[in-house]
Amino acid sequence: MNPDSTGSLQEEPPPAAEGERRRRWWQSHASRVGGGKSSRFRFLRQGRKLDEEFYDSVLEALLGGDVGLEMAEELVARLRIAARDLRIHDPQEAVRMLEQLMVQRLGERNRGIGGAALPGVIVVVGVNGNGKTTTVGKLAHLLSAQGLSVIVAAADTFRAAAREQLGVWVERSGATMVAHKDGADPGAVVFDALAAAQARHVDIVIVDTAGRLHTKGQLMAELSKIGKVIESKLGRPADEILLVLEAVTGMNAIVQAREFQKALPLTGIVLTKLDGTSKGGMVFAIEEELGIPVKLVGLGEGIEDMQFFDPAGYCQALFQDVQQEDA
Ligand SMILES: Nc1nc2c(ncn2[C@@H]2O[C@H](COP(=O)(O)OP(=O)(O)O)[C@@H](O)[C@H]2O)c(=O)[nH]1
Ligand SMILES: [Mg+2]
Repeated sequence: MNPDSTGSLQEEPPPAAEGERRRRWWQSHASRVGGGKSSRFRFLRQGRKLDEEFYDSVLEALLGGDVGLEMAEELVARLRIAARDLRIHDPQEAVRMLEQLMVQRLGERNRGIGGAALPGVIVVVGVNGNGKTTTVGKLAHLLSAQGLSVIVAAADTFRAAAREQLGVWVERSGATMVAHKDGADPGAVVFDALAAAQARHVDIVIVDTAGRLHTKGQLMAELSKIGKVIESKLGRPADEILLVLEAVTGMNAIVQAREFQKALPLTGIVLTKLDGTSKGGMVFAIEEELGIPVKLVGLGEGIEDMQFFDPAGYCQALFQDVQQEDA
């Protein structure tokens, strides 16, 4: 792959029917609402009564998963009411109810990734090391697997290694990369990527960005500029601006989200490294505080290790971990 040229793009305009199918896929995912998958989990502790000790252990478990005090207390309060109203006396049943309450709470948000028109544009932002480049690679792979054609814009021009790292991922996914030299203007990279996508009828443009926070002002200005380039080139904003957060970050995630929100209107969160932690309850905290849905989760370093966020599966995993710690 020659990262400095867009001339290697071999893509021909898709036949009309195939183009229509791709457009439909992208559009249908714009309104994808998560949840619905049923799940079962076992019990916090076996053979216990629904006493104060039980509710304390539930609260503790929620806090241990970084759900946040306010949300943890709210969930426990809801559980008490549900247990009273439905005459639940069995802890096992109560835990199942808690899971339902949590899934319900998370299931209300639209977690779709998509847009109204092609080329769709996804901008990936976040602090260095959180997993942006990895996420871009995984996303390119996921979308390519759906039959969509993908251009990745290497707009982290600050770190020399970033482009090479991205190139490896992109090549594996079958997508194409548009890149400039080190230190180039990220806005110009995005402009070229969009121009290439338009010229070649490529479906999706994914933008990898820099994440150095020690020059925060400059970084944020750069991101704002990327937003403006997209608007002026396409006449509409990016479809998705995804903030990548590490699951282990805990409550500092909210601070990070607020910073990036100032530069670009975030449409979703990608929670990475969920494979390495039993935390991640901050999904609740982030969504409550900022109203931004978690849309994707990273579950490892491999190209396939990313999934659309599924509230039911997520709650199940959260409780399985709680259980293991309890055992
Ligand atoms: N275990 C695990 N590691 C991840 C995940 N996502 C990214 N990483 C690792 O995190 C490190 C930083 O990722 P990178 O994509 O370069 O972050 P960036 O600086 O935000 O672009 C790399 O070593 C990745 O392999 C994930 O979901 N799980
Ligand atoms: Mg990177």
